[in-house]
Amino acid sequence: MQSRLTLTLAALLMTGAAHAAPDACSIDVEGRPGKQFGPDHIVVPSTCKDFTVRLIHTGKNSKEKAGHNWVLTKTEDIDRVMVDGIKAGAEHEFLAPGDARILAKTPMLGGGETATVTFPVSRLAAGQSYTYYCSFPAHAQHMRGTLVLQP
Ligand SMILES: [Cu+2]
Repeated sequence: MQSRLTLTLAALLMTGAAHAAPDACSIDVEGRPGKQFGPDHIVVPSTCKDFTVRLIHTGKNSKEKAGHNWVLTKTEDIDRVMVDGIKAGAEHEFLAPGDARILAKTPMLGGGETATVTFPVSRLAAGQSYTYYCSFPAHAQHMRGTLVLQP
């Protein structure tokens, strides 16, 4: 009985490891009602060449009413990126065109839509704090998460 339980646990652990490995360089992020990202923290493995984020808007509102996107900047850049983005307006999805402080971004999505963005991990530095946010007005202050390169 004891050994069978041990074997079952070992098998479960092995299955988990086998399933986790291919997904290590990508992650699903939900843009949820209530202006929340899930998860709100991402650790990018330093062994990845590229990293992919798939954003899923789990709400029902249109992108004009309550859109979500996923925008990555250094944490210290986010306030200015946000201010310049609001000035750029809806036609630019509230992001200043050509803003080099934007490290990665998805398009603005409406409810039920998904989009992916892939960026080179060489763009990230160890020890640097990054923040991702939704640039939709009134979301940008609250709808945030943090990202780091695995040390
Ligand atoms: Cu949003």
